[in-house]
Amino acid sequence: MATVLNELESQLTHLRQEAQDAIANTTTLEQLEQLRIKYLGKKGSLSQVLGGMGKLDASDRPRIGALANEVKEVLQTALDQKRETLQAAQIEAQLAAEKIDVTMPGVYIPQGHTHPLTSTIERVLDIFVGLGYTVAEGPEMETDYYNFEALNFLEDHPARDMQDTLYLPDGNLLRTHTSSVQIRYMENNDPPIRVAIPGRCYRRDTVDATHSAVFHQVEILAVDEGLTFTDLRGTLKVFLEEIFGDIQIRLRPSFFPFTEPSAEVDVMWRGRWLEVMGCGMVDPNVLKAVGYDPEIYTGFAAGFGVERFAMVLHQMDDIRRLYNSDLRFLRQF
Ligand code: 2U9
Repeated sequence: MATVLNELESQLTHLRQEAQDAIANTTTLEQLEQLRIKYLGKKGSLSQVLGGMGKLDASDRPRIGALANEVKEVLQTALDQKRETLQAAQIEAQLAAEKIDVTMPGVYIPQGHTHPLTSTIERVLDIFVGLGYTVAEGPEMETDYYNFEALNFLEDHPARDMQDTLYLPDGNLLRTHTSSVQIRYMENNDPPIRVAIPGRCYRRDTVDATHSAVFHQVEILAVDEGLTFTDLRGTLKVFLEEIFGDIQIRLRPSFFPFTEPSAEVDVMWRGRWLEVMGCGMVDPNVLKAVGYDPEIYTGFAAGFGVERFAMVLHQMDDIRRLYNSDLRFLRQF
């Protein structure tokens, strides 16, 4: 029986040595778990060796039992220690992989910005809103009535010519100014009114450096009891000083079908007089057309081209630059 005892003892010591070596050489937690199953699992090597205990003398069993327990404890301890080491290494590796270097240069995200025409319109409207004006908009396709007739254009006014206005096949037209919106606004609102109207307009123009078939206007209109030409001039002076700084302005007599009297407005800009807008007192015929009594109410109005404003403010030489979406140009603003 001594041979069985020796055999089992040698198997156990051999098993311990083999398992310790294998555990020491393990590099992953998965491999380690495989080793635990292989050596200490229910059907593992240790269980198999102990299966041979039946052939032992009863007197030898405690000795083998004690040795088996010792082997089991030694291996369990080795497994536990190795697991801790591998887990610590895994956390180290994860921390290293997830480390963020805050000194690295950032990723460039291209950012767009407002088009110079839009920012000019926004600046202008801000000023008039600050003066108590309401912003209104209206359709770009109009009828002859709103674009011309209600605005006191005579039947044979040259602006109505096919050469100047873009007519649509159905007899409507593309508005040549935003003044049509003021007519609509007055039809729907009783005086007193103060309204600022931005919008796209169309003219059948030959396109060159200073003319575009599509352009933008902002117009203002105020109607109240007792409004005078002085109120008009004061309003424009405040507005133009907001835009151009502390400047001189000058009004020259002019003519528009919808205002009487009418004037062109110049500002002293970089040493010379520069025409920037038109204005006037609303013609009584226009007030009548919308059902306002011209014996009670007077009004003033003014209008200007946004492109021209933007060109003066940003020293541009060609209106077409505002429309051909050349980013090298647009990125300057
Ligand atoms: C109503 C009554 C009056 C708006 C006005 C102008 C003078 C004017 C031009 C400037 C350059 C158009 O873009 S431009 O070509 N506009 O000079 N506009 S008074 O007068 C109105 C508008 C609506 C009901």
